[in-house]
Amino acid sequence: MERFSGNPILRPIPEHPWESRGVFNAGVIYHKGAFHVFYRAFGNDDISKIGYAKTTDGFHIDERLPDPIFEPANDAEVNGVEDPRIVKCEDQLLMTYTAVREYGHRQVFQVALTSLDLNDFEQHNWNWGARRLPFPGIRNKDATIFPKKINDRYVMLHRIEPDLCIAYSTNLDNWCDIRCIMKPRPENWDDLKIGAAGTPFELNDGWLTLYHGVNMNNVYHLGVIMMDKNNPEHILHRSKDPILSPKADYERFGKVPNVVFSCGDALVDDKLFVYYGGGDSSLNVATIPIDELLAAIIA
Ligand code: BMA
Repeated sequence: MERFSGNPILRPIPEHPWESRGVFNAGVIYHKGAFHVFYRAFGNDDISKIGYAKTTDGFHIDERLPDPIFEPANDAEVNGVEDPRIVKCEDQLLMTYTAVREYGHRQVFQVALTSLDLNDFEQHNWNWGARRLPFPGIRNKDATIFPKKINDRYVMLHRIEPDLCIAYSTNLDNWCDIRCIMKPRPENWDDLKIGAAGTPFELNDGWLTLYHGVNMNNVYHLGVIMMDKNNPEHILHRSKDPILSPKADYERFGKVPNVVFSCGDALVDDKLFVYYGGGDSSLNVATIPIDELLAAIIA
């Protein structure tokens, strides 16, 4: 992957209390000629909120809103809304995120899901819909929804440690057929735990999805899988080597060192733009032509 030489593309803004210390993991959609970036941010209170920025060329930010567009709003997420992943599905945006609540030193987290009408999004009316908990009370994160229904059902990837799992729903409220579909690989860069990165893309040969793998030294890498078009439970290919590993200073140092963590990517003109948090502190972008990526995993 080629890192953008101007990384990080987003840094904290000390004058904005909600995003003064870290801006990183971001869900991304490409819509009407621009990349829309929904990023996680925190300040001194350590409570993550979600901000919005836009870039037309994928690298340089042309617009960044001064206030968060999504904040904790109920008990389940009172200590943070983290790691947004966002997808355009029919006429709405679906956003999955991690809802965090703390009991003393114990952190409880779970998957949460909300939606925004595409029209509202285009007008910057942040009228988010109901906040759902697809797996109430289950320790779960890294959820992402496929951009279209498969066999009339919404499909979600999520992570019940340490595995990559799947679930299905007809109405976004009730999720069923929860199954583990991929496990960490012993003695490898993804041997501790794995989870989906951004949203799956439909290509001729199947669904392409980036995922993160953590090893026993707590180093976060990015890899990629190809899933069967009609049955994504069937993993057709899995990258042997990581496609991105912490190397640059902004990946090796930060609030949490040695982390490249992606929640969003976009395929534009046959090039994959991968947005990722570096060291849980800044937002960065790296690109790769899709043919090169496919050659690497199918080899
Ligand atoms: C994961 C998530 C991410 C974070 C990563 C590395 O569990 O909490 O938000 O980027 O750990 O710290």
